[in-house]
Formats: sequence, structure tokens, C-alpha cells
Amino acid sequence: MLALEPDRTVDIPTPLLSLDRIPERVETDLEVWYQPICDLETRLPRGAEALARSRHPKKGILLPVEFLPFADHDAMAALDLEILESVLREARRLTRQSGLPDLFTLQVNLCAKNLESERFLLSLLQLLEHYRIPPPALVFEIAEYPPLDLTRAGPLVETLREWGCRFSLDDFGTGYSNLDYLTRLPVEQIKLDQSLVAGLGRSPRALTVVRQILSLAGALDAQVVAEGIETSEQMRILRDLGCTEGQGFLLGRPAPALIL
Ligand code: G
Ligand code: MN
Repeated sequence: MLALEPDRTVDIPTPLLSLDRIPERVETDLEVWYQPICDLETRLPRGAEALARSRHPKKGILLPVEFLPFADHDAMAALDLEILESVLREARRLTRQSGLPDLFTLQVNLCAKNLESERFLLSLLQLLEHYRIPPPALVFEIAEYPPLDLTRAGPLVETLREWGCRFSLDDFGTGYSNLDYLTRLPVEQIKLDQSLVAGLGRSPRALTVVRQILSLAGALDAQVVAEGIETSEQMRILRDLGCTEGQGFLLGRPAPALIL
């Protein structure tokens, strides 16, 4: 284990790739915004997802789809690492001030390339040591795209789980291979895609699909976080179906600071 002084500059291995590769990046600044993940009964935050944003001098705040070239996996991987470090730095600052609340989790998106890379694992280990953040404070969200090579990612995921980090399957319910992921990837959380949440109260079929996903998640011991909750009706239906956690504009918009 690397015992690093909290304030010493950490010697992270050369980043997987420089963020200079991101064309828009030349004239923009990366920011980390946070959106609360709340208990649907109390509406209190029990975690937050870190979201990449970029501040452009003329265009304002940009979403990743607006500043990250689609399918540039190297740029995505570099971005993940930069976001991760920023989240850990912020968590360290808050821990010094008041401590992270018990059971509060910081959710960070990770792309496939990182989860398939031992170098990423090493960087992560060093960052956790440096900022002294306990691994159980982190939930890594795995998106379906780009697809994960489970043969390569499996051992890394296992190692991270042994350290106490947890995993979430992001945007569940859209795309192609999610069910296969569920059989082969031990995740503690499933994020119900906002397109399904949007159908609640409007489409009986959406209700059926969401009910069945909740049942499947329950059978796999995975927590469900409903994404994109915008109306109290959607929230009520989700609660009635037994969903306990959610995220969305109704509960809190992404904001440029981590609010505990
Ligand atoms: O892919 P992922 O689920 O990580 O993306 C989350 C994105 O969804 C964020 O960029 C966030 O701004 C957006 N988002 C979060 N809550 C809502 C919501 O209630 N409605 C809509 N339309 N978008 C949301
Ligand atoms: Mn996500």
C-alpha cells in the first residue's frame, strides 16, 4: 500500500491520454457538477452523481455530448480520471470540514476503457490513498456504451469490489446488452433509465416494464435508482412500486457544488 501524505503531490502514472485531445477543450474549462440521489420517502440526499460539464466562453455550460467527440474512447477515459480526481479532492475537503455523512455515496461514471485497464486501477489506488477516501464511499456507474469487454474488465471489477467500491449499471432499460451484463457483472445498483420513468403515468406498458425491472433487481439484490424524475406523479408511482431511491429535476438539478 502507498502511504502518502495528504498534501503531497501524488505521482499518478501518465494519464491514459491527455485531455488536450478534446477539441472543444482548448477553449473550455472542465467543471464537475453534482446531482443529488435521494431517498424517495424523505427526499433527503443519500448520495450524489458527479457529472462532467464544460464552461465555454461563448456557449456557456456544455454537456459531455456537446464537448466530447462521440466514440472517442481515449478522450472519455481521460475525462473519467480527471472527474474522479476532482470528486476525491472535493470529498477530502468536505471530510476535513465536517465529514461525509454515513452511507453517503459519491457516484462516478466510468467508461469501458478504464475498467479494462490495469493502469487505471493503479491510478485509482493512488488517488484513494492520497485523498484518504474510503472505497465504500464510491459507486462506479458503468454505461452500456461503449460496450464493456467483460473478460478484461471482470478481474478489475472484482478487485475494486474487494476493496469495497460498488458498481451500478447506468441507463438500464435502453440499448442492447444490459441483461447479459446483469448475468455476468455483479452490480449493487441499477439505474432505471429516464425514458422509462418518463412513461410512468402515461403508459401502462412502461408501468409493467418498470415493475418487472424492480422485481428483477430485487431478486439480484441490486438497489434501483430511478433517473430523470420530473413530476410528483412519477415519484408517487415509483414509491408505490417499491422503488426507494431516485434522481431527477424534481429532487434536485445538477449544481456546480457538492451539497451534502
Ligand atoms: O447517462 P446519465 O444517466 O449519467 O446522465 C444523466 C444526465 O441526465 C445528466 O446530464 C443530467 O443533466 C440529466 N438529467 C438529470 N435529471 C434529469 C431530469 O429529471 N430530466 C432530464 N430531462 N434530464 C435529467
Ligand atoms: Mn450516470
